[in-house]
Amino acid sequence: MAIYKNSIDEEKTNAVLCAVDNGILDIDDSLDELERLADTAGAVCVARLIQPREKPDIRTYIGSGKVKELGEFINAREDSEDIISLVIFDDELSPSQIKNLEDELNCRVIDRTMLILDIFAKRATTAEGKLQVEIACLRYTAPRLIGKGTQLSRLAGGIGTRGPGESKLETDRRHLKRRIAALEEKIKELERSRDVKRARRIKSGIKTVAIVGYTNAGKSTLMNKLTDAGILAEDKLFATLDPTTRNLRLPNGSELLLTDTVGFVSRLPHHLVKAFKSTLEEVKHSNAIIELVDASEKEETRRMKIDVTEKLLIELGAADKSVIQVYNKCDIETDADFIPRDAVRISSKTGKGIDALLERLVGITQQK
Ligand SMILES: Nc1nc2c(ncn2[C@@H]2O[C@H](COP(=O)(O)OP(=O)(O)OP(=O)(O)O)[C@@H](O)[C@H]2O)c(=O)[nH]1
Ligand SMILES: [Mg+2]
Repeated sequence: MAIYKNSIDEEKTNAVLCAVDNGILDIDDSLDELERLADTAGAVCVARLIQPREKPDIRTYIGSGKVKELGEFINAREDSEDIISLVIFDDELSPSQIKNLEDELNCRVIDRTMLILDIFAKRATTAEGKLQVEIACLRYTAPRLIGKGTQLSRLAGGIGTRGPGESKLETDRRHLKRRIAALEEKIKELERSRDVKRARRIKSGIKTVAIVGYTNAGKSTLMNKLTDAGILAEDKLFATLDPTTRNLRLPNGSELLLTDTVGFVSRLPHHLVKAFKSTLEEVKHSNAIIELVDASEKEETRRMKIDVTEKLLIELGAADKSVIQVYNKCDIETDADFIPRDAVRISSKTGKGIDALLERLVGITQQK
């Protein structure tokens, strides 16, 4: 077990990160990202546990020996100030794996998907965003909490919610189904009003461009730079959940509509992609896409993030759009040799390269 941090942050939950290394993923990179996600959710990572295994253990994911080791590590800190109250797994766990691990570790256990859903639950601000996250939580997190004494109605309340007892199991299940159906109905209504708005926009002939890319690439910063949209941009994952659309006047006097969207992440939970399909429809219906890449990262990381973004675009049915690839953060770019020739290089922070981007956008407005 690698203990690499000892800081005590009273407002935060101390957590251990766990992963199985089957040699396919770069496990350190993956855990770095998990740590950033945990930080965004309000947890401090105290240690990492990596178990080399070809396949995860069906019962406990990491195997009984490792569970014992982890349990001892957690117990040893029980009376100290930096008590560990959360274990986060870098994968999706089954409800029974979570139950077995919690029983043996005597500590709350969540998986990567629950962590991402938790961040989304805390960050959603619009009615639609909240509905979408709640549906995804009900579908994914709820079955993992049922029977663990957790109150479902408080599901969206963060990484540390506790509630009434086990006897509610069946009523909870029925309640779940009804709740999901009701939420889906509400989402449909919102979709209809979105469709009406979109139809109006198409009729007006004004072109739309969506900014997409991996979380933290700088999409909102670029949007703000171009349109003074005043969107929250910060060095956290998933700063933006709800799409914002603004009018952008180009140097030649023409106009287009620019949409800032939720960021992508590797292994984005399927339930979230499904839940967010309707807001991501904006991407599908746009005339062009600005695919934003963080140029300050090493080529290998950039490549991985571009792959994730492009795969999600295919999943969203937006693979056939014209794409302007834009490398952002060029004020601190690394591995410049690998940046494709036809990509636009900008810094949303300093404004460098923005004129060239505007020229490319003028080209979009002139397309048939
Ligand atoms: N140095 C530098 N930092 C930048 C630049 N653009 C954005 N950032 C920083 O990158 C971080 C993420 O920016 P956001 O605009 O929130 O990124 P985003 O893509 O909207 O992220 P999500 O909404 O989480 O998907 C912030 O700390 C920004 O200040 C840039 O051109 N240069
Ligand atoms: Mg953003």
